[in-house]
Order: sequence, then C-alpha cells, then structure tokens
Amino acid sequence: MFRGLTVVIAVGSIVSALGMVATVSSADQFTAGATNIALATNGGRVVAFSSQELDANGQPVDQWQIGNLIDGKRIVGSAIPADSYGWSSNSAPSPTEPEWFILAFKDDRTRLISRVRLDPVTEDASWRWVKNFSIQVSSTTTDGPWVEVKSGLLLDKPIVQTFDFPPVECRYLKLVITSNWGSDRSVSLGEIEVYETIAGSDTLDQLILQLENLLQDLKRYRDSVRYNQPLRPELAPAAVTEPAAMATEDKPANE
Ligand SMILES: [Ca+2]
Repeated sequence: MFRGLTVVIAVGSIVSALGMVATVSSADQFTAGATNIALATNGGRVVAFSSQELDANGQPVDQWQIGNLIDGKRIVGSAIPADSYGWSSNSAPSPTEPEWFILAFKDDRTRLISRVRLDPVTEDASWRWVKNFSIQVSSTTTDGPWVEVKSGLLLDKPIVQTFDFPPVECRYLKLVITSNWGSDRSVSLGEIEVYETIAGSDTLDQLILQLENLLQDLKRYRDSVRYNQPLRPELAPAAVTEPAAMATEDKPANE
C-alpha cells in the first residue's frame, strides 16, 4: 500500500514540478529587474545605427551623437545637459526607410529581457520626436535574424514611457523607427533603457519547495529499487515470490 502510494507521490510530484516550471515560464510570474542594462556605465553599447546628425563638414554633432541614447543624461523640464541633447538622425524616417540603431549588453552576453523604456524628450521640437517604432531582438548576430517583440507608439509627451513584453532572449536589440510627429528633416530620441527579467521570489520559493519534494520522492524510489522492493510488484515478478532480504521502508543509515 505504501509502495503504491509512493509511486503516486513521485509521479504526482514530477507532474506538479513540471507544472511549476511551466507556470514560472509565463510572463505574469516575472518582473523586470531594476538595472538598466543598456546604460553605457552598465556595459551597454551601440553597435550599429542608421545615421546621426552631421555638421556642415560631415562630422557628427556631439550634442546629437548616437551615444547620447545610453548616457543616462536626459532633459528634465528646462534643465538641458550641455553636452547631450539626445540622439538625432540625419534624415526623417519612413516605413520603407526607417531610422534604427542596435544595442548590445555587457560582454555581448545574451540576456532575458522583458521591458524597454523610452524617453522621447530631446532638445528638438516635439514634432521630431519618435512616433511609431518596433522593438526587435536577435540572439545570434547584429545582422539578425530579427524577431519583433513589440511595436508601439511613443507619445509626444515629456514622460518616460514603458513597454513590456513576454520575456525573450536578446543578444542584440534593434529599435526600428518608422515615423516622427511631423518633421520631414529628422527624428530624435532622448534615452533608451532595457531591463532584464527576474522571477518573483515567491514563485522561486514555490519551485524550490516542489523540487525538494520531488528529490525526496526520487530518493525513496531509488531506495525501493536498491533494496529490491518494487513499487509496482505486478511489473517485477522476481520480487513477488521472494521477499527482499533487506526489506525496509526506512532510509539506509548512510543516507
Ligand atoms: Ca540621453
């Protein structure tokens, strides 16, 4: 009776533990971490981009260069960093000729991410700010293949806007911008932040508990085999005729 019950417990634990894994994999069990992994001082970097504003000599304008997207500097109210107005492209985006940039993270490692935050505010007029965009990821190369995880619209309001999506592996993140709010000259963006996914601690605790229980059941099962006490006698004829010499339900002393 006990043996049969043990089998049920073991199988039940396996099923429920697998169920926990499946549950943990669902998006609502995850929360975004607190560290912006795109930030340059956290190891983020821009690996490629479509364009940046050039001066009359064809040189990048420091205040508008691409690195300003991940420098952590932003315009708040009337406070404008003297060396960082945001990033500005050198031409206006369109669906057929979008402006874009690609980010990588510290040590070029693949990260599990689920949140991007965009600050639209630049020193430009708001009709040059980003409007329609697509967030795409690649887990292989900077040439893709790219998978879109979110398409969205950034409001032309001076607020940092958050875009969440199911956790996805990301080695390179590409932001593709297809429109601004009305300018035919360029598009600009103040800052981009990217956040990793972390499992909620409650969920992790539950999973650990389930796995610990499963481990105990598997040990019991192993012991039943080791001491020739089949959990399902009908499938083990040898044990039906001869009781095991070391029959015991207890754990061995050296456990
Ligand atoms: Ca910035």
